[in-house]
Amino acid sequence: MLKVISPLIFFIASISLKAQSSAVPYGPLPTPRQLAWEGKEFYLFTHFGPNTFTDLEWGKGTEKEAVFNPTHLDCRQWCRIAKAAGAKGIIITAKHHDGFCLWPTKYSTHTVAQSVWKNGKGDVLKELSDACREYGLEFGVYLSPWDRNHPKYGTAEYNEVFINMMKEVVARYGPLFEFWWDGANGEGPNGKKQMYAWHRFERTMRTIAPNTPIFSDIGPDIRWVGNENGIAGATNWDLLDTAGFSRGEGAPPTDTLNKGNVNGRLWLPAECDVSIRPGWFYHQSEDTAVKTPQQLFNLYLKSVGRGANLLLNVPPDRRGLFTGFDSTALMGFKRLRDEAFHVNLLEQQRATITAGGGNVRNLSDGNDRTYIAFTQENAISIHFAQTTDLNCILLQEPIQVGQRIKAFRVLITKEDGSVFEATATTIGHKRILTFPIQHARSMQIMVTDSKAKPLISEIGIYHITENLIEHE
Ligand code: FUL
Ligand code: CA
Repeated sequence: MLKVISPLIFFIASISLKAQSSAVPYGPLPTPRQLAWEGKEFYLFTHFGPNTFTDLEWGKGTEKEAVFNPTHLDCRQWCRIAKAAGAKGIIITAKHHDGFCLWPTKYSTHTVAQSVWKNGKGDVLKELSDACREYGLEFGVYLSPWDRNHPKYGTAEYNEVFINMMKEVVARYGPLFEFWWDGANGEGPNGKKQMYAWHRFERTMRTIAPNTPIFSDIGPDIRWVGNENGIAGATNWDLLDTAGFSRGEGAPPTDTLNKGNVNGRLWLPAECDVSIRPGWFYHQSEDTAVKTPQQLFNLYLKSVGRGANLLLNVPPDRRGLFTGFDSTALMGFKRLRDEAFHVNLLEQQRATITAGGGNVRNLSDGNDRTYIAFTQENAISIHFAQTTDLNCILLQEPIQVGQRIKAFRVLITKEDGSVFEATATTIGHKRILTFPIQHARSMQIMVTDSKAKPLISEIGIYHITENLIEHE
């Protein structure tokens, strides 16, 4: 939504801002567990298991354990690449729908221990969790409730199996920065569907891992974004109403998951899961279909830039390594982010921020907890020392005191005195807005609708490569 408007608009935009160190919290708030998670922004997902070797996406659960046999597994290589890509952690499919466990669990006989890999002595979760610690990455686990192999699936006893597996994984490989419950669900080996003991699963996790946020369609801590394309709603509330909904088929409509609920009663931020390839598991035929750095950057704008986190899947191949195709794309993606956001023009161009005596340093101190409160004019004004080319603005709200802003606009006064306007809705943890390049003398950020006194914690202004700006 871009349009050029008259310079007259500036008459209504006299500026005054007040620094405020402690606004009164408004509405549902994130728990410390959720707040720590929101700052992670970008981390990897990795799908690995029998499907890697059978070329399937959904294994049947009848695969022989012997099919799992990576020739050169090296989780340190995954971590080296993840770290260099700027990812904060890795979440691995400890057990996918086929039921095969990548760790030697006591609660199944369909695991690495029954495979020929390392003579049944291998443990992928151990290798990856150790490597993550070595490289300063966080470690997370995906554990599919749906299990097409386990003989107890479809009976009440399976709930005990699932609980015991969670306990084992947390005790052996924790702490975990995220725990993932997939919503996909179908028949078990006996054709039955499982009645999951979700409340017990939740209570178990809260007891054994109180700091680990849990993902599922409807949380309790992190919600699914409603698609597997990596795209959050252009309007994205960290709030959701879950009453009457369940996981899987009973989940809220995908459109609701995508945008959240403006007046939702629970704090439930979105995570965008997407694969770097068409499939979640490795298929050689998809080596040439790895997303380009530009495509990944675009997804970054549509996920992190819309206040969600980006969970990007990179599947190891049959050797047990990330391929050169994937790592090249990841390095290109990192370079594009570095180039785009390296220079904050607010500082480099010696911009003056008019803030009516407020502490404007809060707006660019790199700390998304420190902020400034608008006064009733609801505008921040920025004057550049010299005309500045820009096409991107990054805004953050201090969400520890609630998500408030419903709509805002950015007015840019150009060298010739005309004004360019860009409008958007929510901000939340982070909003990145791009637009065609403007030769700016000054700019204003005006909040046009807010649930409570609007607050801003960080502003970044950038000139990014022209072909990276978002096209609607
Ligand atoms: C889905 C699963 O069915 C896919 O195989 C994949 O794991 C994806 C992340 O979630 O629900
Ligand atoms: Ca700040």
